[in-house]
Amino acid sequence: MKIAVYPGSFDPVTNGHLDIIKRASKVFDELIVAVLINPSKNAMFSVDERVELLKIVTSDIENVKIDCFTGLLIDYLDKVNSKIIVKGLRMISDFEYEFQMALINKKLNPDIETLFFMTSNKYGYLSSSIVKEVAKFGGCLSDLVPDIVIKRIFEKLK
Ligand code: COD
Repeated sequence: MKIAVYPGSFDPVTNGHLDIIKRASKVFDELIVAVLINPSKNAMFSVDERVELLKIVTSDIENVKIDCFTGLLIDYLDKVNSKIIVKGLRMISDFEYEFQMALINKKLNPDIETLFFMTSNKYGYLSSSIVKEVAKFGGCLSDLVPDIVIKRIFEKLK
């Protein structure tokens, strides 16, 4: 059984993330979307809230599981019996960071492979940070995040 892990902050999940999740779920038997527990990061949503939103927006995809992890990603992969990391790539700046991450993860565990999905054209500009910035100034979020996420963001900003 091919189990892949798609790790990230997902603060909050965007349509760009969801696009990667849908496409990767067709490639692997099981896709675990894993939210990093990172207390030092100034997040809009708690880990529990991010996990809940991910569960809601992926509820129709049978082979997707949502989880969270702390510490090194390679240790989490070991725990869930996976050797594949899924990442999304938007632009050159993503590449530099993701290249470094893929190499350090490979150094820490040579059995691990990082597989990259190119962003879909329409989501090339999209990130959780951009979504939060647009929301802060009252901009329109449709097409950027699922409706339930729009609702939760504006509840937070009230
Ligand atoms: N289109 C395509 N891909 C996208 C889009 C989009 N519009 N938006 C985001 N993505 C991709 C990102 O490139 C990334 O691959 C993934 O989706 C998640 O994105 P984010 O922004 O939610 O999450 P990140 O990049 O902050 O997540 C970083 C990790 C949690 C993966 C990383 O910090 C990590 O692995 N930490 C654990 C500690 C560790 O093991 N570090 C490495 C060794 S030191």
